[in-house]
Amino acid sequence: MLTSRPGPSTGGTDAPAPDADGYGAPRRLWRALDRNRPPGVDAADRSWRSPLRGPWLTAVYGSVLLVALPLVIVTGLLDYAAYGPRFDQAFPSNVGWLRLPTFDWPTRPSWLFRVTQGLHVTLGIVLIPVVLGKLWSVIPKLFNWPPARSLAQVLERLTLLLLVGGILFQIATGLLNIQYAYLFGFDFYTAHYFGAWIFTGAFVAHVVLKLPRLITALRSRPLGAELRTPRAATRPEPPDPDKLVAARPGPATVSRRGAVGLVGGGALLLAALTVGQSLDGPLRRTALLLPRGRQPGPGPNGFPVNRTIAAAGVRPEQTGPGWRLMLRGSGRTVTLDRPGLLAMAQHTAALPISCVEGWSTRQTWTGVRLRDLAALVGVADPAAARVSSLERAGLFRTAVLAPNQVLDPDSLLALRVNGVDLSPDHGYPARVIVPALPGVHCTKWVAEIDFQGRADD
Ligand SMILES: Nc1nc2c(c(=O)[nH]1)N[C@H]1C(S)=C(S)[C@@H](COP(=O)(O)O)O[C@H]1N2
Ligand SMILES: [Mo]
Repeated sequence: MLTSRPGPSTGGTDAPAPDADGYGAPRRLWRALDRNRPPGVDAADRSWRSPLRGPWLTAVYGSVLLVALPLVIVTGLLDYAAYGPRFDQAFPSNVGWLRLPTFDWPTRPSWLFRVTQGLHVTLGIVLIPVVLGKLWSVIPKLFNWPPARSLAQVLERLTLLLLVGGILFQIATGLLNIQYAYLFGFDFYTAHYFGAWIFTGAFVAHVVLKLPRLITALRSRPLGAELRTPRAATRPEPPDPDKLVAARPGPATVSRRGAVGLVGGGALLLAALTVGQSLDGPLRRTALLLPRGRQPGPGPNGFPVNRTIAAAGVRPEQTGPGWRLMLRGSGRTVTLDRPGLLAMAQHTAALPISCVEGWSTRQTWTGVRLRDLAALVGVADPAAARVSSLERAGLFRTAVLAPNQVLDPDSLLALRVNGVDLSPDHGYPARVIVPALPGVHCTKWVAEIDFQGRADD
């Protein structure tokens, strides 16, 4: 149906009004496309018949994402910053001009990384039904013909491609990563980092383009009234310029309340199956979706293990009585055995281990303060400390700590946990634990710490 609206006066020329038929330049192209409709598009157009689709429902799902996705984006970028990009140990390490301003990741509050990482993974999972609901609500637009009516619309559609492709890619890679399923033939960190920027760019463009429409749509029907409308009284919205409303709507099989409830219920269910991995106590047992979510076994060492001693290739004889800790700094080397470390001043702190794969747990650690170890080799004012493990291969066999992370009074080379010796899987004879430090940098089976003084650089 092509009804021409009277366009603004163009001074008596016979040029058609700019919006006479909804086409921008090059009009001939769009018209030709419209005349040559590929087989099936009209049938596809008619087969989307749900009377629920329309600007209001799309805007309801959209407004949830508008509020929540920025949190996922920001916490994700903060996690990257927490890895200490200035020591070249964030992944991917070379991000070119996408480099973020670096700052020293604080050690306080000690649960900071637990919260940023927990929010990123948990919200990322919980929002999946909302993303799917939103995509369902706009899916007929995929079959619109002609695919665009102006060059501006071509650009808009390209951002949609990056938006939808981007979020599906981020969800897929993120989910596979927290399941430790590296099915993809590329590096997870690189893919997820660059994917994040592509998605974020498209998200910002989409919000700028669609925010006015979202507001109008939300205002078009009061939420409360809509959520009280039963299925029998559910009517399609009036036809909209975006053609979200079906051309020939069928009868409603659920109400809008049902559609919102289904998505909300799915999100709640995922939340219930996920949050347990970031909480201690009985709720932990509800983390059914996550491989390391639940408590592995009883006893003081009964909390998640990310990489076992066997998987790390550390042999039991390396951690026996022959084990030595090598400390280096200001040209000095000091070697200590475990009894020597236990004879030093011991400090106890309750600190979380927070894994980038999403789980976290707070335990009570006892050991020697890192700053006391630095002082042993005469480094009172460290610029950095490189910790190395007995582990020979593996991405996390070494980590660099920043000055605030060495000097915090709760930063420990832990020897014991919850009143007993560390288990082999938790890093016996000694492991690093530092407030708010990402789990990946809490090196287990420590062999050496190299303290760099300020004067050294
Ligand atoms: N040497 C070494 N230390 C390591 C790792 C590793 O692979 N090798 N994994 C790290 C990761 S990713 C996490 S989350 C924590 C988990 O500590 P846990 O296994 O004691 O819970 O250990 C860290 N320490
Ligand atoms: Mo981890």
